[in-house]
Amino acid sequence: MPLSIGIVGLPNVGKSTLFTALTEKCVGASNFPFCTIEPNVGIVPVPDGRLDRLAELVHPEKVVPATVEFVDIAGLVAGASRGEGLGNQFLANIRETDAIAEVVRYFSDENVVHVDGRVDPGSDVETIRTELVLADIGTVDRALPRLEKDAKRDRALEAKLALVRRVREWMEEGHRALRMDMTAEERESLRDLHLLTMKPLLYVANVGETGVGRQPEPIDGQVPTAICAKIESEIAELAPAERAEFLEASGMTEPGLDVLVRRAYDLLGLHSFFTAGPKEVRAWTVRKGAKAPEAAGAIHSDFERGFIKAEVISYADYDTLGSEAAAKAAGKLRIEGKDYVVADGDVMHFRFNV
Ligand SMILES: Nc1nc2c(ncn2[C@@H]2O[C@H](COP(=O)(O)OP(=O)(O)OP(=O)(O)O)[C@@H](O)[C@H]2O)c(=O)[nH]1
Ligand SMILES: [Mg+2]
Repeated sequence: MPLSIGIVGLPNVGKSTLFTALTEKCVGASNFPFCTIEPNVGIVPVPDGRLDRLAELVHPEKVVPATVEFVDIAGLVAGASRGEGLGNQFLANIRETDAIAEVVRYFSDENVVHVDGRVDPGSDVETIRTELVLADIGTVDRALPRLEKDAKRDRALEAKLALVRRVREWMEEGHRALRMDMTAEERESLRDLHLLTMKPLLYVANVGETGVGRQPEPIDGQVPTAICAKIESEIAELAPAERAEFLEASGMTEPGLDVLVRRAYDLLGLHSFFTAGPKEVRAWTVRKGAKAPEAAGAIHSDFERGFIKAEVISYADYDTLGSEAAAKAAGKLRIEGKDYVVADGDVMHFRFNV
């Protein structure tokens, strides 16, 4: 399962423009509130220069990047949680995503209608938070009667019931669930509710053509990722060879989308390891702190179950020495066991037995 991210925001803030740029797939971005009326799901490769370098060294038949799945939904408006607009019915499409990217409109363009008639990022963020929190309160209220009934029969569920009531009260005060003081176990026990405000949130400031290169003020203590959705969509349409020139002309060093995908990785505490052989050079996603068997499990559950050892070359060594054989000769190929914590960029081979 690739990492998945739901894109939310008010109507006409540039969600679909961003999504299209991300997926280079047309989803009918247009100047019309609610033009996204079907859920749109797109798979995006994670940009990683190290993968390109490994491919250059190994010359495999195939190069496979890690991927992120983006889900684009219709804009939310004030009252969405009570059924205003179209947004609410689509919230279901992002219940199962790992994180949320909230697009906030910073650009002004009198040809593009703002639902409230003015560009005001602070107030827009507030509206979206309220709607997501209210949607979550709705989810909790639908789950509570069942939980109350079950807790009467099963004392073990009493703690969970108390926790769910506590999180409801917290959200009632307007806070996102994620911000509540909780132990890791408590967090885990709320997982099955799929609360939207429990998900890590990444703010994306759609700064417009004139805002490129300027850093917006933090929102909720987080510096938003600044992009210009319109320029990103133009970059995405170009042939790869023309991109560098266009980027330079627009005063950018790399596409904002690459920064966005990387920040999503960081936010979720993820990094990559590689497998490299003549058939395939491939990037895989794994939690930071994951041990070798878990990394093996990202490839196949059999690899995890039957894990014996991992052969590991760190990326820097592979890069300098240029091949597995050279790394081995230089004593840079390590044999690691099940307690080895995978480092970012490790090039790995797993030995397993099933
Ligand atoms: N000037 C300018 N216009 C933009 C930018 N990004 C998006 N737009 C325009 O804003 C309009 C709405 O963009 P969409 O991407 O469809 O907006 P959305 O958030 O998906 O809207 P809904 O699906 O209705 O919720 C389109 O006409 C876009 O061309 C930008 O960076 N600058
Ligand atoms: Mg849209």
